[in-house]
Amino acid sequence: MAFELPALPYAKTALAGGGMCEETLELHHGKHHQAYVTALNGFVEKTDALKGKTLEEIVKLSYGQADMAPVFNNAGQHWNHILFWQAMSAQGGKIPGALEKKLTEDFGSVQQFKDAFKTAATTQFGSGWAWLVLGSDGKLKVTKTPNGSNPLATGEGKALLGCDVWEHSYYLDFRNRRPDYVQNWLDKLANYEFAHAQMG
Ligand code: MN3
Repeated sequence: MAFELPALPYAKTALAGGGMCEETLELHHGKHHQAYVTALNGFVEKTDALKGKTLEEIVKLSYGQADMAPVFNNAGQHWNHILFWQAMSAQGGKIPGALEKKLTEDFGSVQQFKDAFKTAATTQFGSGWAWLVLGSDGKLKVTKTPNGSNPLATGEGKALLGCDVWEHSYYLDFRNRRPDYVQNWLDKLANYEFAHAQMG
């Protein structure tokens, strides 16, 4: 069973009011994400060790293996983008009370959480991701990963939110201004309801 591009959980025009235009979603979902899925399926087809494995299994088994780097990059990016689409909403930016309480406990304040996330996102040199994760110690933390890597591979915790900081994610809407994209993402696009629901 080949991997498939999941449909967006909203219309391509849905996030325009929040600062992510239809063309960005058209290209990012329809071209970039699709390309990762197509490449991953190509590797699975010609690699016995990958056949029948779940996406999560492929991400974990290819992580840190030099000869599997292209497999990891594409599997990781497929996993990351599935989360990314869910991590945004047309009603984004609203933080449920229970999550606000937990963010305040673990970061000091919502503002300090956002500052930490923004720092992670803007100091990731080149392409990569910033994450809000729930660590195995039960604490929320912010991490960043390069390229297609993610907290599932590194074992840093359960990813609750992931923000793509590769230029294709923001260049049409924010040009070269990654800090503005990230601030806007946290304030207007991030789906904190989804993040909280994943905490279980
Ligand atoms: Mn991307």
